[in-house]
Amino acid sequence: MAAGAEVRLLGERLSPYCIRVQQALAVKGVAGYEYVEEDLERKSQLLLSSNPVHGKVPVLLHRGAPVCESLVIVQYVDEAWAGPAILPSDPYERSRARFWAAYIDDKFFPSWEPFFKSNTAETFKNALPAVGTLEGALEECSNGKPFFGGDSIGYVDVALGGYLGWIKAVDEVAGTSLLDGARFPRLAAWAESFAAADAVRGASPAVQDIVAFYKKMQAGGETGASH
Ligand SMILES: N[C@@H](CCC(=O)N[C@@H](CS)C(=O)NCC(=O)O)C(=O)O
Repeated sequence: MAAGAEVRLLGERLSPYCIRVQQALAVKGVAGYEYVEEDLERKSQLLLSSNPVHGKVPVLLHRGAPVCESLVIVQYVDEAWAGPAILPSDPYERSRARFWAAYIDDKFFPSWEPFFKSNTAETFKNALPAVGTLEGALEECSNGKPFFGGDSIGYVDVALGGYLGWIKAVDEVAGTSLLDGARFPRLAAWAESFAAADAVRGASPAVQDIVAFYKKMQAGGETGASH
């Protein structure tokens, strides 16, 4: 479904929040939209006027109307375009998916962020309980299928999927394995299935690009203000 210039995404190439929106657009088959890379050190007037409350990317502009906050954008994309459903149709299942997506941003990421900032044994250990909770969530949501969404990539998958490249990059630099198969067999298998899925592969940046950026950040060459 070619979107043309009626759809614009203001983003930043390696932002996990922008990646998840691009993954959702890809799942939905929305193609040919205009992607506008923002310099977060010098935000464009368009970004500031489209998202005056937060001034953050991503912002989706649909026929000029701005939609802000990545999880809100994913829900909007699911509702505004036909194509494979991202959220479950059953209201209770939808509520579970929204609950776990919020958990990923509100609990998982803040528990992993200290490790992201300083790779120590202690910060790594402190990140593990939230990963364990997600392992249980995957069991609960997937019914034994590969994705949180079941047989296909859904809302919780893109919520976590936006972070996956970063998780792999940080692991590579730190010599760790956050989604370790021995500890978290379901999430480890999920990570493989997600990375291999045709629906999102083209919408996710190469892990090596994130590794290079992360190393620069650690060396003080990137501000990392955006992450
Ligand atoms: N909760 C927001 C987070 C977005 C976010 O933190 N974006 C960062 C880039 S990763 C940003 O725009 N930072 C610029 C700033 O904080 O001024 C979402 O889900 O969209």
